[in-house]
Amino acid sequence: MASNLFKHFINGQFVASADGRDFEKRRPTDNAVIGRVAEGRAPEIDAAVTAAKAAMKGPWGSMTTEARTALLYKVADEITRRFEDFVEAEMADTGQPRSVMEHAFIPRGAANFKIFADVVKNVPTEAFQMATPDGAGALNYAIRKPKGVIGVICPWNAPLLLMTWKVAPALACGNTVVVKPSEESPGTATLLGEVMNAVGVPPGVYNVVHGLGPDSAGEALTRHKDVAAITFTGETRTGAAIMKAAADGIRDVSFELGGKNAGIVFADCDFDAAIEGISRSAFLNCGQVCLGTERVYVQRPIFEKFVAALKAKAEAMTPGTSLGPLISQEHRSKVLGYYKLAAEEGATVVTGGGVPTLEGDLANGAWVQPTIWTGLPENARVMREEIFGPCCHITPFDTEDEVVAWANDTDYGLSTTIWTTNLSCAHRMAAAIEVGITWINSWFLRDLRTPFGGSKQSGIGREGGVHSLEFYTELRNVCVKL
Ligand code: NAD
Ligand code: 6OD
Repeated sequence: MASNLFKHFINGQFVASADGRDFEKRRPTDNAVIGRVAEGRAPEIDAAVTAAKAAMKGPWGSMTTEARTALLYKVADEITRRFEDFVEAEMADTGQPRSVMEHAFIPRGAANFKIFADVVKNVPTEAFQMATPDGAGALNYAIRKPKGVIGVICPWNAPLLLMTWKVAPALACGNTVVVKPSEESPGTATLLGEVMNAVGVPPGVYNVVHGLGPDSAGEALTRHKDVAAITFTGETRTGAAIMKAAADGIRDVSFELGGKNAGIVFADCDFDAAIEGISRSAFLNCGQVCLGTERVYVQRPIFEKFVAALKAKAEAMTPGTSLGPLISQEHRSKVLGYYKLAAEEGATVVTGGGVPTLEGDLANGAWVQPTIWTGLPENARVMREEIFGPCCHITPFDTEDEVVAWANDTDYGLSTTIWTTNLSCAHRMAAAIEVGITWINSWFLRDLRTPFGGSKQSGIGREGGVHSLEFYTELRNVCVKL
């Protein structure tokens, strides 16, 4: 059993919990214990928030934008220098294949710091000249101020990418942060503490308190009176609990929540590209991507061919190389519960539906088969609830109106992916589907300057580029009588 303890990072120091409390972290690939995680509660959160508040009043608060953003560039460069450490840490936590870490999730961790440093340096604020009765006039101009200590609560599915997507703009705007990583993924948030110290980010600017959600570090962070605003990525029902806590003290929230995203494939699509795109969107990260497609709608003339081709893709995936495990045994029970429910609700199982047979230590991991269903009605629970596993249901459709109605018949509104060579149709669909993010002939293609976020119960607010500034700064107007 590993003796590694993932400690909190408070005021530039790695510390255990005051009462010595901790919990174990298991590796999803084989269920081995890879370390223990300090469990913070109200005292650790209070220490972290106090340090973050002091840093706002200290060197961080008085640093110029140029100096601050130069430090964030160094953070990005140090992540890149320690690339392999980050890859290993995230692979140990999530069990996902090295290729996903190397080509997507870890480079994005570094890129997030650079993009927001650039945005903050270059974004202008508005100015208005106004007439006054004495004829001299007045000038209004806006200035942006950091909000203060930001509480950052993160999920486990792309830990570094999703955490830095919040930490980088928060720091670029001059705030300080207290991060509560997911209990399932303590690794890269802890490593980032080492990076912050190495490049000279002042103590207290970036703090990490590990722990659980309710009655633990997560809830304590959302209830701390000196936390000015809370940014959260995770399940919709957790968002509802956090929103209630944020109501005390009237704190602002930014939420990236769950999805039940529709992928729509028209008969005139580039068939091979559509199969590749839908396969990635259903199975990447073992289906644990909020933007992933769990409902696929395929136009009737190519329905049978599409189902057969996606089945072949799913069956070609190899656990341990092209397909990782789920995050935990607990999450596997949830996903397998939906696999059982799909059969009970009358689905035809095209492929999968169970657990793959694996040898040796891997036999203990949180593996499931990539799974495809057909034949379910739109009101089945499997069609309405987010499963967050490597699975999708495929439904044939005939007309645009029909598929738009089905795609929108959900409480969620995060993303959609549309496959067609008819651009007029693509633009009509993009306008009609009620989501924050539409991809046409692509999926998860990210320009970090664009607005990112969900409609309906998939989120509140938009992050990305200048949009992040709406949450991480307060815009003040100055009116000068001339
Ligand atoms: P989760 O809501 O269970 O946990 C997320 C974080 O919240 C964890 O750190 C957890 O400890 C903490 N938490 C739980 N209860 C809390 C409480 N009462 N108060 C404060 N903190 C609390 O989510 P998860 O299982 O870690 O992540 C998967 C979910 O995240 C899926 O629903 C997925 O769609 C969603 N997600 C959304 C996006 C997006 O951009 N919209 C991105 C990634 C993941
Ligand atoms: O790419 C991003 O910025 C982002 N927030 C991705 C979210 C992935 C969800 O699992």
